[in-house]
Amino acid sequence: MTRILVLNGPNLSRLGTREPDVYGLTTWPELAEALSKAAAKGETIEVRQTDDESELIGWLHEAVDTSSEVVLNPAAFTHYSYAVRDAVALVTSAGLPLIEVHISNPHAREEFRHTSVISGVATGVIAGFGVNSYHLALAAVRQRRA
Ligand code: CA2
Repeated sequence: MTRILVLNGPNLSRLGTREPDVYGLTTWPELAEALSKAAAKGETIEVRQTDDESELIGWLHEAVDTSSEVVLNPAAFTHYSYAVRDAVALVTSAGLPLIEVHISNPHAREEFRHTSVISGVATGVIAGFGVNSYHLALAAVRQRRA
């Protein structure tokens, strides 16, 4: 059984409550439910969200310890957290895929969002496709496995 952790950083629990032009109308509970139900045969998908950097790092360590594949939306941590970057590097250097995901296209937004300290250690990046970015990332980890 392949385990996929879909991990989400700060403020994503507020999805669907404001900035629908940027993030769409899907709410966090709707997204979490859709992703939890998206498991293919032989897969389990666990969806989590935290506002706490330390908790997110603990989940990335858990991915290493349980050989889980990871889909990660680091949210604002993307732009400045070297601690999350180092934890992501632990996952990918263990040979596990980690896809960095963004709902919006950060490169089409404010300058500070153009930098990701995560991308350089991620397996790949999918951004700008709304909540479908997560489904595209699931497809990417499946294709890499096949
Ligand atoms: O586009 C993405 O997925 C982001 O990772 C979302 C982060 C942002 O800091 C990144 O630059 C890009 C923001 C998450 C906050 O999400 C909200 C969504 C709707 C309403 C309020 C917050």
